[in-house]
Order: sequence, then structure tokens, then C-alpha cells
Amino acid sequence: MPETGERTELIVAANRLPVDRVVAEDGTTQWKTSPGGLVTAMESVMRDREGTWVGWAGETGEAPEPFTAESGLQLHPVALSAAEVRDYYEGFSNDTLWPIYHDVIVEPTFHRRWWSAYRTVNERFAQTVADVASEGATVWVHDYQLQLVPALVRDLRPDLRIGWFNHIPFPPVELFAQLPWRKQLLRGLLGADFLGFQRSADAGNFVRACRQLLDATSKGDVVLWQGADDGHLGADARMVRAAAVPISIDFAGLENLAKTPEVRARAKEIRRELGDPETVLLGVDRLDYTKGIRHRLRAIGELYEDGDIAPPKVTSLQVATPSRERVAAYRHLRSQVEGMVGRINGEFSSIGGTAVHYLHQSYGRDEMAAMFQAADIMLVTPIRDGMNLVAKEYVTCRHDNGGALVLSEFTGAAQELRAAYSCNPHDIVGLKQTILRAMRDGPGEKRKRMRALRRKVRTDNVQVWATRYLEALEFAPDKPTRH
Ligand code: ADQ
Repeated sequence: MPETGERTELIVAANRLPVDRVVAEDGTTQWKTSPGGLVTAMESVMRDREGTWVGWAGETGEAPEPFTAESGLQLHPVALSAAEVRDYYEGFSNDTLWPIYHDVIVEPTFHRRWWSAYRTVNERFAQTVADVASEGATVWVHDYQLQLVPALVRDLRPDLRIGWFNHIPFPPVELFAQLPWRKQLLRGLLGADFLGFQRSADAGNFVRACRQLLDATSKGDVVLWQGADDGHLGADARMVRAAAVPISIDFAGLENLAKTPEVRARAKEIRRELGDPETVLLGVDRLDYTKGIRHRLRAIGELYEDGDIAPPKVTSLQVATPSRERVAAYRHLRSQVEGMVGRINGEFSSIGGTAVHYLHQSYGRDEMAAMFQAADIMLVTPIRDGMNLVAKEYVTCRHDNGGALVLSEFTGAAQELRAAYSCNPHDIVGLKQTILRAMRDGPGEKRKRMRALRRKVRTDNVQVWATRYLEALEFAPDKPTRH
């Protein structure tokens, strides 16, 4: 345990530290905080306590020394070798767990070597957390890459309060059960005091998995884990609460940005550059098979084909952020999406009238805010998505109460954003009708919906999320009593 003085009260453990190394022209290196809701949320809850963020700094090999970011956050890097990035991150996290946790949209790959790297890296994270945490500190572990960390930390430091939050869905037990290492993962999570999920359905899936696969019992949203597989109450018996605490975004921060004259002017300019269409349809996603980009393009292509929409009066813009390009399923998706865009444009674009503008690039927050403001219809059509922050960002940027959100019912966001135009992306006919309805509804109806959507995100913003999560962790039940 560290000396007093070095001790911290809140430890966040996430696969990635919220910084990127930038090399200046003179060769000096600097750490730039990567913008994002999680960082903002953590800044808001860490401001009052001493906090340390444990995670990978993004470069393989030896880890840099712990340092303080510009934002004031204490960062404690964990080392990953190139082989570990391949096996633990790209392999087990993104090619085994990700597909299983997203309804097996693509087939998961199982490799014992990947599992072994996952365990090793989780052990390293747990040891680092145990080394930096002060007596009785709170530990908040994030996401599917670190599911073994709660139990590993508890073994090393039983004095700590441990929580875990899952940013992605938790699958139904029928799918989760495919994992050869399903019991180890559940036991890893049951080392926590509180497990947070995006939806109560995800929390319910977790509780059911514990009952069916570990013979645990449960009461309401609390799992009673007897601590041993023989059904007896062992010394490690624990009560673990699993409940929904849906994540959100920094509403005030993003709205302020969207209101700046620069962003407003850029939004107008984007529309001009698109040829001043009457209607702009927009999609913004990481290029991931969970996001329903192919279903969306299929619907858009058919709307052009049916003659319901036509460029240059209606145009669409698809921004697809490069993602996980070393995983085969992602390379395959990219070529499929680009093939579809090519075919639609080949058939339905004209000189001066593009059917689908396609951008495979990353953008800054200002440009994203401007694109959201420039879009009449935002298409968020995932096949499965833990939450989907793009939907919340879009409504936040529409401070004019304009625009319309088409939102898949398979996102966590759909549970909260009830005033959106809801769709089932598998139903292409239904999706086309929903897009047309969102386009054709009167401005009064659209404004009413947008106001309701904005009210929801304004109230349930990311700062509220972080506070709620930490309260749930603090008040989670303690050890069961022995009879
Ligand atoms: P993601 O799957 O990455 O997150 P999402 O919630 O949509 O999905 O967040 C993506 C973020 O990247 C948004 O903030 C968006 O603005 C940004 N982004 C997208 N394209 C971009 C581009 N071209 N340039 C710059 N920024 C871009 C996971 C889960 C989600 C869950 C979040 C948070 O899969 O379900 O909502 O974590 O818990």
C-alpha cells in the first residue's frame, strides 16, 4: 500500500487513458486530453476528491511514468506489449467479447491464447489499482475489457469499494453461455459491490447468467453469490447489486459549443457546400457492424430508387470514423459499405447532385457540432448499441429545436429518448416509412418532439450520471450474514 500523501480516494480504471501523445515540430512530446463525455464526467466527480485514472497510454512497450494531465487529472499508465494489444485488445475484447455482447451480429472468435492475454492484462490493471489506492478508496472499473479486475482487486485489497460499469450491452444468457470462459468472467464481475449497466434489461441478463451458470441466487436486483461453486456459503460470499445507470453527455458543454457564432456559421457553410439541399440526412458512426450502416444505406438507396427522394433536393451524408481496422470483420464491413455507397451514387447521383456523401475520417468537436446543426434528419439505426451518444449529441446541438431524430429501438438511448422517430432497422420498409414520416411531419410536431428530447438530455446529463453511479456504489449492499 502506498504511503499517506500519495494516496488517492477515487481510482478510475479503463482500458485507455483519456490522453494522446502529440509530438511537436521541435520533437518535444506533450499529452493532449482526448475530448469525450467520460473525461468530462470524471473531471466533474474527481474535482472534489483526489482521483487517479489507470489505463493504457496508447503506445506499446514500457509505460510512461505517472503524470498529471492539463485538466488536473492524475494519470497512471499501464504497459501493454504489441502482442498484448493484438491478443487482449483486438483479439479477446474486440473479436470475442464484442460480437457475443452485440447479439452475435458477426461470429465471435475463440482463442485460448487471447483469453490468457486478457487474464494477464486484467491482473496487471488490478495490481496497479491495488498499488495506488488509499485505504478504503473507491474504485470505478470501466467496460468489457476489464471484467476480471473487480475480483482481482478485491483479492489484493478487500478494504476497497469496487464498482464496474458496462458501456456496451450485456447479452442474454443463451448467447453469453457460448463463451468457454463464462464462469471466470461472471466471478470476476462478482468481485464488485455494484455493477452498472446501460439498461435494466442488461442488468437482468447479468443476474440471469449468474443464476443459471453459477447457481447463484438473487433477490430483486441483488445477486447473492455464495463464493464457491458447491452451493455453500463460503468465506467469499457476496451480495452484488446490478442495476441500470444510463450514461449521458456533457449537455451544457456541447450546447455552448453549438451556440458559438463559429459553429453556427460553419453549419450554414456545410449546407452551402452540400448544394443548399432542402433536406440533409445524416449518419455519424464508428465504422462498426453494430451501427446498422448497411441497413441505413439500403433504405436510403431504395428511397432514391422508389423516387421518394432525389438529389440535389435531398442529399445524405454518412460520416464513418475509421475503427479497429486490424480486425477482419471491420475490414470486410468497410469494403461492403464503400461498395454500397459507390453503387447508390453510380445510379442516383447527377453532376452537381450527390446522393450519398461519404467521409471515412475523424473530426473535431466543433465540426461535429456543425454537422449536427446542418442535418434535418439524423439517422441512428444500430442493430445493437449499449447507449449511442450520437443521438444525444444531435439533440443537444439542436438548440433551435429544429431537426428530427430517427432512432433504432435496439439502442440504449431508445429507452430514454421516447420522443424520437423510433425504427426497427431490420425492417427496411418500415425504416423507409419512418424516414419519410420524419421528413414530412409538420414543423410543429417536430419541434414538440425535439423539445422533449432536449429536456431529457439536459436533465439526465453526464454529470448527473456520474453522481448517480457513485451514489449507487456507495450505498450498495454489504456482505451477507451467515446463518
Ligand atoms: P461507441 O460505440 O464508440 O461507444 P457512441 O456512443 O455512438 O459509440 O459514441 C461515439 C462517439 O464518437 C460520439 O461521441 C461521437 O460524436 C464520436 N464520433 C463518431 N464519429 C466521429 C467522427 N467521425 N469524428 C469525431 N468523432 C466521432 C461505446 C458503446 C456505446 C455507448 C458509449 C458510451 O458502444 O453504446 O454509448 O460507449 O457508453
